[in-house]
Amino acid sequence: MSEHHSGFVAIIGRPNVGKSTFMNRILGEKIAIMSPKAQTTRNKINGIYTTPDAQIVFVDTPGIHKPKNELDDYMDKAALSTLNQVDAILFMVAADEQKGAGDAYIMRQLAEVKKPVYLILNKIDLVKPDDLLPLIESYQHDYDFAQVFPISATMGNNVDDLLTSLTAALPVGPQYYPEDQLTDHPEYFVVGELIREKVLELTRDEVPHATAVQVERMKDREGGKLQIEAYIIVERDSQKGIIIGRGGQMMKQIGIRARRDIENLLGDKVNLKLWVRVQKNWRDNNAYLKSLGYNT
Ligand code: GDP
Ligand code: K
Ligand code: MG
Repeated sequence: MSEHHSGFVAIIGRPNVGKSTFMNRILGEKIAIMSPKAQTTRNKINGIYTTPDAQIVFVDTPGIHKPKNELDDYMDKAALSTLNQVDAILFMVAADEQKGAGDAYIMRQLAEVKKPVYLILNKIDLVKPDDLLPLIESYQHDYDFAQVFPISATMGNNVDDLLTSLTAALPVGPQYYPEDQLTDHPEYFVVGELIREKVLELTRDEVPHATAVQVERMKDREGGKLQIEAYIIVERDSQKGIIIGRGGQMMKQIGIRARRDIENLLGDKVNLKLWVRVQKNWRDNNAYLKSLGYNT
């Protein structure tokens, strides 16, 4: 039998290139949240992929982009500090988009990092094979990648090849986590992210990026169900009105959808109680970000 390999792998890339979709595909469960809207993933979530030969701990970083406020600044710092602690980095781009300013920015950051970087061209199901080579060359012009993998996170193309290569590239090492563990994040945080995902799905315009979720309580069985209480935090009264909706209909929908996913995640019946709280400028308040679980 071959030696056991293990290590940490960061996934970076602009928002919406498919990082969370890739994680969810290989973990087979809803851990990192997905959304067509940008900036869905605010904190790093580790997904743990375990086979008899290897254990790969994936870090789903927030997208790196130019800082605009305290939250954005935190996300950039989190992403960069992560990159210096991992064994390999997957730089994911979308095959159906040209190289953009955001990609150039990330590759400039990568120049500082002395770890093997793999170029992952995701969404190849959306492009003609002939269009791939010039795109790959344009990225290789800017950075010396260890390897290049064209994949489709939704269809699965080449994902197994990527995992095999990645496994071989990681150092020989022990299994760090039990084989049935999929994430090392506290369940509170993941539950909060599932609720926030429903807000993103069901609302539009200024609401999504002004939203955070704080899970207050997650215990105590009543009537055979786990009791979960959480606050949806927004910046303005008008946003509170949108989240509650006419006759409370929006809140009801958010609650129904979130409860379904939380029950799947925890494998348990759940009674979910949601409230909305207005907290002005929460995104600029460091202490407040900390209380929500973002390690500023
Ligand atoms: P992230 O911001 O990088 O984590 O991106 P997400 O995983 O949230 O994906 C953004 C959007 O791209 C979602 O609508 C996904 O369904 C879609 N997407 C992700 N991977 C693929 C792929 O391989 N092919 C296609 N066609 N769509 C994809
Ligand atoms: K996204
Ligand atoms: Mg994501």
